[in-house]
Amino acid sequence: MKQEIHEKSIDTASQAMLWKAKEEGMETVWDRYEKQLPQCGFGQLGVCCRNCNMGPCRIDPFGEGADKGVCGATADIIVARNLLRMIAAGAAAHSDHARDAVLTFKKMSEGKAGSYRIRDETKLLSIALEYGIAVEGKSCEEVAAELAHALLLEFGKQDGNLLCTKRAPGPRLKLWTELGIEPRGIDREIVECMHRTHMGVDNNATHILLQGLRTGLSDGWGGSMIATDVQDILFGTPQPRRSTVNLGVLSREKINVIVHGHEPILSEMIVEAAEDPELLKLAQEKGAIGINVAGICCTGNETLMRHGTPIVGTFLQQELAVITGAVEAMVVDVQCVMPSLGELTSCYHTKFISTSPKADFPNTLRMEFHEDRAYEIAKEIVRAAVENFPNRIPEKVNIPEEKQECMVGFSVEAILSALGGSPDPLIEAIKSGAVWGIGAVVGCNNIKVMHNHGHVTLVKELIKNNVLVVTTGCNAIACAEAGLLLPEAAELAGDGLKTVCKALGIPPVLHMGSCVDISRILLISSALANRLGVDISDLPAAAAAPEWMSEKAVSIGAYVVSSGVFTVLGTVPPVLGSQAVTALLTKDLNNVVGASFAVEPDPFKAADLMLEHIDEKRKALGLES
Ligand code: XCC
Ligand code: SF4
Repeated sequence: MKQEIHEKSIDTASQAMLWKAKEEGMETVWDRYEKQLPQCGFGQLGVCCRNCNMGPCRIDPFGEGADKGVCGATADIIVARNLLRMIAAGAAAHSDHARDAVLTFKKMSEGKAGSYRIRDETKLLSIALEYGIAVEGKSCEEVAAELAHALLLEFGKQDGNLLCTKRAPGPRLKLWTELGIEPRGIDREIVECMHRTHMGVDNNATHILLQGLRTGLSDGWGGSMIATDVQDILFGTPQPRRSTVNLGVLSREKINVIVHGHEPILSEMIVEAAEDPELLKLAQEKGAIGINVAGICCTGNETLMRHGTPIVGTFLQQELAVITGAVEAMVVDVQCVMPSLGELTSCYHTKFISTSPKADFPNTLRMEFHEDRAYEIAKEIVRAAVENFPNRIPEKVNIPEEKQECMVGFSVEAILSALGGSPDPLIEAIKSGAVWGIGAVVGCNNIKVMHNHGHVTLVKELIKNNVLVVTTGCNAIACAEAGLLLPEAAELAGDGLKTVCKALGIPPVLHMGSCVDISRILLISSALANRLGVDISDLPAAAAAPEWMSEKAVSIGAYVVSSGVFTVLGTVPPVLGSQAVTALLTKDLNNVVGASFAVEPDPFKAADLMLEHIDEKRKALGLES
């Protein structure tokens, strides 16, 4: 199955770079995908097990060969175990990121992370109170130290349940307790997943999946939410601002430093270092007119939300950025960084700089990041980029024109303030039907889907039908590239939503942040549910991940559904090898947590499923439908 370039991405800038790659003989993720085809059918169905060395075992999906692994594990057991391991890995990624944020916060409170300070005192104090910390008569640093301690306990808690889940609406929390899926320590849930999936431990698909829900919850209401909270305290809670996206944000005359990955701890410092007079002077000496920091993936979303730093692209554009020939440094931390960048950057002048003590890649320049010397290290990294500018090869540079304006920064705080301080105007708009419902559309790019097609088509369908969309992660970047994150995009919305957006001066698609910031979506949903006196599962709301690929997305799916939100997946998860697990996820979960998954690769049909669900919920609430 050979794809033409125009079939690979809906984005013309990306298409242009794919042409350039072809001319220059560069390999991209699209080429490597083609070489993988056909992909392994056992893997796609989830029926392959490597959990012990009597295997690998695989179940014959046609019922003609083996129907059990060597130990006797059935397809149901194997599929459920594999899924649980995906959830564990995803929750671990988010939560370990959160841990590092808390450890930086702790060091800051002890005066051992000099470059960091408290940027949102109000948030510090209100969260401290939630964790039962008395704040009166204490300095911010003292409160921060106590809060850091309380937050660290959430990871290593040995008895009792997480405190952070207490933010969920009463009925939801009660349901989790009754089901026995109220999460305990964050690390404990992840460890227990690994234990349960070891050979000969948990061998009941339903029982395994319940642990999946609990682990997901420890991510969404735990790790991810803690990451968002602490990052807001340290770097500021996002407020609406404007910026630009797509490959065209790279500069011809400036030094381009790309920050890629997920943790704002480093990128915040890089943004600052890029304004350092000493480095700006050096940049001029090297013949550049300035230093341009731009992002990819969620590190990009973090600096975009807080500083308006431009974004170069989504997950599938990381190689294309290098292919412009205009990137002096690709600076990466953790998650969603393709190891292919090593070989690719070595074909250009681009320095590939890996910074996390946890994550290295082929052919990188290691510049390990440590908080105690944060600013100095950030300066060294930017300096390496500046010094690399003269190595740019003019004949190899081709920066696409495409650059799209966007409005971002819709934290819960910002949304509430746009609404005049309370969720009531939004609730009135939902009641009147002007806003028909809320759609949360999130998640990655996946090479199996035409780049950004799933995201943009689905979101356009939703707003056309008056569904207000909240977005994070790569979906948000895709929407930005398509011009949907502008107040002017209200013209693409149905009449009701258009009127509401115009009255408030907001876009019909609200960028709420990075993937850990899906915690913000949980909180705004809780605020709406509480105000209406219902559970989250009663809201006229639905979620989708049209192009998801990462294990983090599986953990997100687990907590979004466990929180009561119907979720449509645009790429097929590896579960179809078990009818029982498939039925549990797509049907039976409704009777357990009041929500379930659907799988629908066609974005138009996915929108229809979400709209049908929203209609049903409106009817049940006695709203016009
Ligand atoms: Fe997915 Fe999370 Fe990565 Fe983008 S960056 S590819 S996880 S959407 Ni958060
Ligand atoms: Fe095979 Fe069972 Fe070992 Fe898995 S745990 S590899 S199914 S024997």
